[in-house]
Amino acid sequence: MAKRTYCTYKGIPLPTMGYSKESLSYMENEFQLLDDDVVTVSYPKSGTNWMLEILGLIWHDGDPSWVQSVFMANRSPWIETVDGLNVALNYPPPRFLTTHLPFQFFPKSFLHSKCKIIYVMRNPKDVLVSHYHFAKCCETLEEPGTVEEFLEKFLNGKVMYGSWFNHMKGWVKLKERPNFFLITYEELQQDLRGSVKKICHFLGKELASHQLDEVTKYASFQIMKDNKMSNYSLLPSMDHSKGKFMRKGICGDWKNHLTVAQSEHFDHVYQEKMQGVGVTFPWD
Ligand code: PPS
Repeated sequence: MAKRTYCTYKGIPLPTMGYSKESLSYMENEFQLLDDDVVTVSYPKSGTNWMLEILGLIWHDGDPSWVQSVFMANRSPWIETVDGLNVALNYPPPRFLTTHLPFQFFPKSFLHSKCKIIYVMRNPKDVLVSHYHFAKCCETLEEPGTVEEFLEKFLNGKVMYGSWFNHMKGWVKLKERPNFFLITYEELQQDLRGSVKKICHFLGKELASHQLDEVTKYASFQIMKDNKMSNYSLLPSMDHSKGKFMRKGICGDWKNHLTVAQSEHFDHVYQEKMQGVGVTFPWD
């Protein structure tokens, strides 16, 4: 099978490479979440790896040695991938885990677990743009086509991990739970140090002022961009001449990509699909 195609798992498009139905089914039905697990959950391109870098730094009191010596996917494995599940199964607790999966495929053991969930969200127009560029250089993702074509696929959930709207609706339902913490890429951008403090509070981990400064410093775009363990420059499935994982790292880049008509079309669909969600986001 060609690499740049998707398979579907219960209706959700997923890359063909790196995933298997058996592994997904095991993860969903048998994988045991532990009370001291910290799980970062996000729709792709929402700032997942930024959060993982922040968590790794918080856990080591601002000391960058761990995040600069251990590859991201081994620090915080994606449990829906075959390799990630293996890493997770051999990970000594406390574990940092990651997933892009919609809530309905999250391990069923969650219902009996006190594991902490950090749900990272981002303006879906910026998610779209980031995904569009990533799909151009990541050789396990479907070719995105033109921006116009990709916009339609995105709004119809015909991209990896399915619809942004369904993902968000499934997860934000948990927002009143004490073990669920929702944070946006935009909040991280606006006040990284303040956001780190909030994350520490959620984790029940106190950092001294100089340690908060270190986390903020090492989680900055510039420093993370140079960290080979986090910037995916070593990833063989990416054509690095076509683009970088650490691309721009800004809010509002959609304005440089969508025409006024495309943005208005997006807004129209957004308003329709967001009816009854009852949460206001920084981009609303
Ligand atoms: S993935 O492939 O789904 O796991 O990607 P994800 O990590 O969710 O999102 C990638 C985007 O996050 C940006 N990024 C950052 N922005 C600001 N500061 C830091 N430290 C940072 N780290 C990653 C990354 O550049 C991608 O966004 P774009 O808009 O493409 O630059």
